[in-house]
Amino acid sequence: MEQKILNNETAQNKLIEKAKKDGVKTVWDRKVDMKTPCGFGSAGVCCRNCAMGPCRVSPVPGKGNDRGICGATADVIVSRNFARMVAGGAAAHSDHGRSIAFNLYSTSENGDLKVKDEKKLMKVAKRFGVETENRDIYDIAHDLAKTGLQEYGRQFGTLTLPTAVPEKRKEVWNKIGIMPRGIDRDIVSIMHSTHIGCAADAESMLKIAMRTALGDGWGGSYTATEFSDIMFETPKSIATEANLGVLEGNSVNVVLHGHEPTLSEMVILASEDPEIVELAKAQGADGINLVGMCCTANEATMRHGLKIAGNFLQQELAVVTGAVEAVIVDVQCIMPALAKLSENYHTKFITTSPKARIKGATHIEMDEEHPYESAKKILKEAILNFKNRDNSKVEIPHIKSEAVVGYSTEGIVSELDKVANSNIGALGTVKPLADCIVSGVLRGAAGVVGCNNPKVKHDASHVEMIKNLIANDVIVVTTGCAAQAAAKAGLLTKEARKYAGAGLAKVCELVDIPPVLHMGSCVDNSRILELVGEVANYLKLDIADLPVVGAAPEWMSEKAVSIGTYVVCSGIDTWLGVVPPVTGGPEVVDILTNRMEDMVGAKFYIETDPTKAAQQMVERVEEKRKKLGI
Ligand code: NFS
Ligand code: SF4
Repeated sequence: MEQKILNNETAQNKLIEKAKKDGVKTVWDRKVDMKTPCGFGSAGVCCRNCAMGPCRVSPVPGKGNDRGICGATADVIVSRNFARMVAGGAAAHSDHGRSIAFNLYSTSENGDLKVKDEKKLMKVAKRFGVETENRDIYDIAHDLAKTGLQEYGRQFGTLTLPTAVPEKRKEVWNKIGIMPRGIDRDIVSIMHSTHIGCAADAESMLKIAMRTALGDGWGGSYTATEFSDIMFETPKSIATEANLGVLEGNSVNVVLHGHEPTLSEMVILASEDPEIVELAKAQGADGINLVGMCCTANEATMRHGLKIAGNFLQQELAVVTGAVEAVIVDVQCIMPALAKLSENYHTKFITTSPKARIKGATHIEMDEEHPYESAKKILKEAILNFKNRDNSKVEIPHIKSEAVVGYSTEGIVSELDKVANSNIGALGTVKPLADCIVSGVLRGAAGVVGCNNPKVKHDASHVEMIKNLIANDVIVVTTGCAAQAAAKAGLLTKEARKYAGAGLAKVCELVDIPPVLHMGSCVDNSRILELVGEVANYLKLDIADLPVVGAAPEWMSEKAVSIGTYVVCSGIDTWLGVVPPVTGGPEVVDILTNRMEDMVGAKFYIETDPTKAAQQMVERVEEKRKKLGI
């Protein structure tokens, strides 16, 4: 059982070195191999929307071709490409939401999937107008699932918006014609309008994208969160650990990776099944060690304290440790590289969703009717693989951080209630949070969210930005891979208040919370929307009035483009740390970073330096305070 343990902070680099020694490539090697990215693609001026092309127009006005063969200008091409990114992102989030809605529809008293949070069921049923009086909870759940699903194909009227959307926000959306309609319908609108010979006006194209993104944030993603909470419980604060050091030397290590919570919930349950526990013991393992990767980790850590192995850029490194029996995935952010990589180790790479089959992986489809049995079957594969581990190839970095996670909106409100109990009328509301902001103890709030991107030093921008914000008494809420970067850096601990300014540190001490609150996965950005919407409603303001800012310092996915767009359209200024492929369209750049402010009260800022971005965010927070006279 000779195993090398690395115990310094260069663990990540050592694993990259190990990969080299093992003769395998990682995302960073492929990034180098790719050389300089294509300038046309980077500027967004490449179009292949029809077979007269592909066309690439000059990103520099007055130089080279200024039009595609059909006559499309750079701005037309750039705006269409941007809109298609929004469509891709909104589709991914919302289709995740659709799966969850179907899961809710299949819940039953004796089935694998149950209603665990009746309170949330009632709350959400009420907002959708589903009858709740004297009814069986499963009848309510099934009606709610059907009603939620109808929002996807809605042809008449507009989306059923959560009560958290302030009236003033709705007026803004109606005024400029971006009120979301049906979730699927708005995604289709983008695909139609970006077809050859359709929309050829950057502003109207971007408005179509804005409407679609809002349907993601306040529709598909929002119900994904709500319905997940109903089935798997609304998160409350819970302790966990994060980083590759959560892998264990003599356990069956199983990495749960992907996004939808259903698979991981079933695997967590199955891992406690006596038959499974016995099987692991029989193989000579100490037990089964489930760990999470990417947003699956976020979902399961919020509800069970599942240990977080890492975020997007660490998925390959987990396999490179040589200590992982199986990587089990469902959908999204799964590098296809895992298939080939796993061949070099004993790791089983198991796909479970027909939406994301990957060549070279073992496919064990999750049976929608009997998900628990599927989970057991998958776990058995992992356990039986333990004997194939080659201990001479194992290097587990001995590095992990403690973290407290699980701050749903409801969780934050109830934590604050604990200290606000002298003011009985305030219980169960966002009043204490609003009070802290109005009084200036907290200067404002920032959502730091999004991915990892090998264009940026792994996690460095997240951590640098967050530290700067909390030092300036701006409380940070975080989701996605950003939340995991914060967890690994020890920022999700109560001790992290030592990095916070005096006001924020005081609040953290009183309420006993970290200065950085983990609010979940990327679809759970809906929790952030809900929180800011409720604070705005409480103060009878619009979201755009609040000293609240957002950032995605290391973003890379289309989902992040949709998120950024709906966050800005919700009235929150948003900083991007990676330049989006729009620079070839001067009008598009002007709309996104300037004119959007007139349209929706907020805009995008592009700043690749996280320290400068944080400074600008703090300045913006102070500007908003001044405007409010607080
Ligand atoms: Ni969000 Fe989750 Fe991470 Fe980016 Fe991917 S895991 S849905 S897209 S990479 S934050
Ligand atoms: Fe070229 Fe126009 Fe076809 Fe795009 S749609 S490939 S710009 S001809």
